[in-house]
Amino acid sequence: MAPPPAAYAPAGGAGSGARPALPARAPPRRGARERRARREGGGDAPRRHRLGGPGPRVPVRRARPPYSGKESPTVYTLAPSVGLSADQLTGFAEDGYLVLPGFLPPDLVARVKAETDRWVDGGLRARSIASCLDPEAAGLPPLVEVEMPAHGELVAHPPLLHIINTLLQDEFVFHHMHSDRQAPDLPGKTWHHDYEQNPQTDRAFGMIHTLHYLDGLDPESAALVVLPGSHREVAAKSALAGFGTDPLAGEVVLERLPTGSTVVVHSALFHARRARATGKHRYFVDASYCQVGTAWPPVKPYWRHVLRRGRDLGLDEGWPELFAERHFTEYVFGRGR
Ligand SMILES: O=C(O)CCC(=O)C(=O)O
Ligand SMILES: [Fe+2]
Repeated sequence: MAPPPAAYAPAGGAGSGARPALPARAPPRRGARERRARREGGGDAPRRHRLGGPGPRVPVRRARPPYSGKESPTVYTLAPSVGLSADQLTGFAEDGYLVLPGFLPPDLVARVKAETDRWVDGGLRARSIASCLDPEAAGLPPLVEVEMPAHGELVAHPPLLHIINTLLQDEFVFHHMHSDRQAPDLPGKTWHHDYEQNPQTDRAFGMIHTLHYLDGLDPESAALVVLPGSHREVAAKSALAGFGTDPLAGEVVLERLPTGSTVVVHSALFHARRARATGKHRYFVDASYCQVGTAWPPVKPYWRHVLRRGRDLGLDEGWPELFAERHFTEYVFGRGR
């Protein structure tokens, strides 16, 4: 009963609307077909690209209550408890992302930006990268993101954690955070997803990335591009890297968002950063969170240190699992890239 492999195809130019065939794992809900058709348009037969190869496909199962036990990863039996509309919930389940324009309080945004400047200009970001690339030589970084007060506040921002709790319908653990002031000439980032699993076998447990665009997004800066529904496929992170950052049929381009906007993505959603010729600085902070119940591969060699600092600073108040080490496997150098 494995669904057919998904086929993705590059869009054949503006408005041509060649569309990828997404896996028919769960029947679209009412209105979804129409919404997707509006987004994609009709069109020529796509050049087909097999995603995920011929390997076995594992139906997505909920591991523990209060899940519905149905096949779809995010069919909830519970009403949303914290202000997400039913449309937002079904949108996230079907499309794998949720846009929260102007979600973050301006004061928090200003403080995170100031910290990001210090992080970048003070060489702290470079030090943290060195500690990932050569852990033995570089040792622990002098500072990690969650130790900066506003970044710590952002990681544990109560409205954000409540939304994650609603979307995952379970307890969750912090996975990692990055902070950057992206330079105007920063290249794009090719199509990829960020779901941590080695090897990629299933989507039984949820992982979420929160992408914070502190200055928002506008056509002068690089765009975030997502491929709705692709989180329901099981594929390698780099399965679509051959397309670079090229337009793909069915993609949604996010290029206009107000200050302090957050895009919440299922980590298995394929996405890309599409650079612009007329780039400008772009403040980008992301943090990810994983549903508990399985062991997640860490991405930084000093992951235990980060979790310990989160606990020391009391960022897990009210969220006892947020920095618990037991939800991780050991770090393996170079794995999962
Ligand atoms: O820069 C962006 O908007 C997205 C970057 C991204 O996808 C990543 O760092 O994994
Ligand atoms: Fe990414």
